[in-house]
Amino acid sequence: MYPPSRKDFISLTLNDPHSHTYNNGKHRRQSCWRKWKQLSRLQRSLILFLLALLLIFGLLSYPSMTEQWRGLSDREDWLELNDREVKDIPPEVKSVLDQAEAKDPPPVAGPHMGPAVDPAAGADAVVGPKAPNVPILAKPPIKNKTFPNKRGPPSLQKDGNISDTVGRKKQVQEVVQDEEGEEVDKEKIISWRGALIEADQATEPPPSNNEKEAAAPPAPANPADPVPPEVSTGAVDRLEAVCDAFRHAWKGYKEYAWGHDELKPISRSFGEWFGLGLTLIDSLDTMWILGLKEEFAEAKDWVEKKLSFDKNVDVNLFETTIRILGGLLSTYHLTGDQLFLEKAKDLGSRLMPAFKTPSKIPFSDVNIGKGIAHPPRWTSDSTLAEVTSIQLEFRELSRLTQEPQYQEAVNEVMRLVHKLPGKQDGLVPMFINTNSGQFTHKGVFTLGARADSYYEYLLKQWIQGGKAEDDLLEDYLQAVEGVKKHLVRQTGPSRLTFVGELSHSRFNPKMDHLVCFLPGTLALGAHNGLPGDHMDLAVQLMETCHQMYQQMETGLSPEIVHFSMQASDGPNLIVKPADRHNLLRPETVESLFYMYRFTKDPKYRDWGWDILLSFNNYTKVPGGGYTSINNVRDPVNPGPRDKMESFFLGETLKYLYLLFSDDMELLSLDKYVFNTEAHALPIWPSPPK
Ligand code: DMJ
Repeated sequence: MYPPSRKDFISLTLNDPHSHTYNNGKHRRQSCWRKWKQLSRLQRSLILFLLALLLIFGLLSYPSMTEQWRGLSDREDWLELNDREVKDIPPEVKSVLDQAEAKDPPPVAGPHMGPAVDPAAGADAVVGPKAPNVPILAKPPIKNKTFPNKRGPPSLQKDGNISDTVGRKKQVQEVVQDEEGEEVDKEKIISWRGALIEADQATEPPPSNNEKEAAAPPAPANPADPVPPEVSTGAVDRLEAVCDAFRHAWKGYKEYAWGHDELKPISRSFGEWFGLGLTLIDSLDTMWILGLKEEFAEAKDWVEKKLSFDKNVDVNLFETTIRILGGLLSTYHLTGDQLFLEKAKDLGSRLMPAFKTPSKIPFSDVNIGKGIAHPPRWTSDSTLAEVTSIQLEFRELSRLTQEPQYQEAVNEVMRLVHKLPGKQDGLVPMFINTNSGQFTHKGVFTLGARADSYYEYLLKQWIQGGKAEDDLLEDYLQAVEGVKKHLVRQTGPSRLTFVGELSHSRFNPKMDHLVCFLPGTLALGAHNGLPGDHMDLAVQLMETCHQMYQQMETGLSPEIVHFSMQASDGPNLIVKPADRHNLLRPETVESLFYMYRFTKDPKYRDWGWDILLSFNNYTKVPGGGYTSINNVRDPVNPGPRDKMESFFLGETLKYLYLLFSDDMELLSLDKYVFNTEAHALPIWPSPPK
């Protein structure tokens, strides 16, 4: 047996040139391994220890290093992208952007501030530097950390006010930029007077015309624009200023809402309530009184050719009566044109089914096409003011047509209410049931919403009928005493007189702007021989209604005020956040008109003038129309509501015109009585005794 032979030789390996890489690597690995094996155990341990240390260090520092690298890489990408996009802006878009920049108005608050809405893009567009698919500002690298709120950059939300136009442009750009990928939010914002508002107020389809004007920046002041309040003097032709305001309102209505119920001046569209051309009809007699012949002729043409009451539509009995029936009757009296009387007759007969109820207290709603009436879905009650403020119109319709059913129906309502239990010293609850004919919700008394025009129509029916109906006078006199006893109070700080509310014997020092009809009505009563202290109260309440405008930052009254009854140096008026809106209501200017006619005190005209200037400053919309606003306490961002109520043309501007007119025979208060929508109806000759 032989032991295994020992290899006493050195082997040589020759490299194959064609397999160089592979073999060489393998060889290197083999040679490294051999070298490793040749190291002492201590050396090997040291190397292993150092490697382990390196590994641990590497693992610990990995996240921050990767973040830095990622950040660097993102920024490089963004800079690259930004560069590319700026270069890629098509020349025509770039020129629009440049123009917008050049034409931005100066940073001064004024009646025509803020970019207009682009109707071509719908209500949801911000005109100006908008280039939706072309981001033009550098995007912040870590967007979510800087702007956690997806609705927009914090500065935009906090400020609301974007009166600095440079700032505004920048912020609008930020809206576009920061809400990339947030299409819904971006589309909800439109701009007016520097305010950003929700476009969902603008639900109607955008108009297609006048795109150029809409897209243009606000026009420079034109002669029709108001002078600022601080230069309010008698030098300005106030009557002409009212006509200008009317023309401006009408322009918007004509262009964007013609034949529809209401103008939405911000979105340049319209809103429909009954689908009967409400604003157009409510405005007819105002145009006649203001001498706006062309406008009147166009409107008359629409009434003749387009107005039809043969429509399957539910209308509110009260609103349709005071605005449309009243408007047609008044226009008939002013013009003598039979067209308006024929329309009034047609409408009046279609409203009559409302009175077919078990109690003869009319339902609130009637379908004028089907001849079916009904109460609101949630109740069989009607609002007290609504069923007792349709009498002037129906009574006049009977007189003109010699058809007694209209007058009989509304007189029956007054007879029922006259003898109904549940009143407190002449004050009436706010609801009445159409089945039982009884008051409901007893114990709550107000001169504001739901009850206001009941008191107004007691006096005015008495005047209309030649002061012959004693029950009406009795109810009116008793009610004024009830108001004085239960509702009239004075503020603590400076003894301002106001009319509060009563709820189950608890007094609430709250007054709706609607109550500001009362000074005028009290003055009218005093003018017609009622007690002199009615006029004293009228003077005091007129002052309070004036203060409701005067003390607000916009010079416009809120919808509701509360009064402080504590003796202190604090404010008399408190406005709660939910009550800060102004709907372009007429009651204060209505009362100013009566007060001026009966006293000739020029301060009433000056107060009315200030109100007109404030309407022009804070509610006038570039392009046409006036808008109700959300916040009379914020002159920088009044918050347009995108609605022009028909009574702004039917009442507010009409009363302002009559207030400033020196012609006391223009709708003399000894010959006409105004319905609650400012439509003039003749006072009947006194019946023989
Ligand atoms: C008008 O429709 C009438 O004046 C009504 O009597 C009360 N509300 C509005 C105006 O504010």
